[in-house]
Amino acid sequence: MNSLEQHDPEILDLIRQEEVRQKNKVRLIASENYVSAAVMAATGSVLTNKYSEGYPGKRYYEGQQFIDQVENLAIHRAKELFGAEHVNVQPYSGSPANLAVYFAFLNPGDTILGMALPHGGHLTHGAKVSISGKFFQAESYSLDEKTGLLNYDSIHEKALSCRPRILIAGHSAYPRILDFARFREIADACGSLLLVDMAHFSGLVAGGAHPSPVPYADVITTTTHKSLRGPRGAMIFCKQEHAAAIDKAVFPGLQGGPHNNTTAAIAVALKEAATSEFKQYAAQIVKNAQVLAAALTDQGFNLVTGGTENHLMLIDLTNKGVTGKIAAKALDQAGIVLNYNAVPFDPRKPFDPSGIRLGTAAVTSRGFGAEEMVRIGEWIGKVVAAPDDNSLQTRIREDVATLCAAFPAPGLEHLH
Ligand code: DSN
Repeated sequence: MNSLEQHDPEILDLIRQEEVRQKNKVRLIASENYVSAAVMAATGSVLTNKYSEGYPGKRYYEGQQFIDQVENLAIHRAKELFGAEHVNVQPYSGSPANLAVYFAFLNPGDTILGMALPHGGHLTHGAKVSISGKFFQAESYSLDEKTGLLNYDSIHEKALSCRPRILIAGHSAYPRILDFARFREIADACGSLLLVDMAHFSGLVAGGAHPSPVPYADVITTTTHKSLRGPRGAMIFCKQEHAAAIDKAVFPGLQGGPHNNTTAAIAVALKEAATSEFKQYAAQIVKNAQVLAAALTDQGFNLVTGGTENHLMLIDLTNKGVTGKIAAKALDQAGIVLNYNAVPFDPRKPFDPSGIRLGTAAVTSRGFGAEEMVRIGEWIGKVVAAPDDNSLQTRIREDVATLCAAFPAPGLEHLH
């Protein structure tokens, strides 16, 4: 950071302020985390200077003596950790990874079937506003209105009627474990390829806290920066028979040169994720989510599906008489950061929906356990009960900062 001090104090100042924000706040955004100082160091390395279009051993630029080794290490570690036949570590992020899969197997107008966006699916699973919904015939399945759970019989029925070329399993806001065997059965019955987007829970899979989709899926995409705790990037896993199609779709189909600094940081994160500490971490994420879910339920919060089996919770605030946006903004003022979120069958608009989404990956990285989850649950209850009470928010923000000071966050130890 010394060079930034000399060359661009304005940007340095903003980075410093963001560091303090991340240090002092309880970060519950379900897709965020704290990377280690080692992952950060690889991300900020000279590897960002190098072009390397192509793949190890087959590049369009010279000077790949070390870059090839970096990418091969990332590939080797990813295959070992997830037990996959093939992996591509070059996608810039989750959306390009999903697009690459579509580019590998679909023609414009072909049918895909994924979870509806307002029910917890992702934009790239066929939402009408996304390229995935504009270029393809995008069909969606919904959650059961009574239980908030996936209804596999109705997905099966829908798949039989629309015969998707690709059936997508995966989500951004579904608090339950997915039944990959059942998805496989449905895909087979309809002659579909099964794509699992495990972006949210890949860290849980790596740490053994969520079943692995590898035995069931034809293709799996994941970002690397959520529960997996790596840099912002993505990977695509597939069976060997699809390897050439996937690699061709990523480069030259969709992307140019891979971001080698990110590839190196992915390799570092994968090494970390293969440790016994990471196994404990993954298990603790789920335990913390369950304790927080119970603390919130005890205060009368209405959790979609009644609880959680993974790292996230979705709360319908209708019974509290507060919208998701008002609650999220009040909580942010109180030092608790999360996002407002649509709930299944939400009568409200996505920009001011009925719910909030919470996740425990980041707070678990800083060492929070059950006791801290209970305190966070109580704070959330108080703030949501009085979203206009600014002095309450100030008091809780101070308590939050005191709690955070006792739990140094990875990568931010220098501030403690
Ligand atoms: N935007 C991410 C999330 O918050 O879930 C998904 O890509």
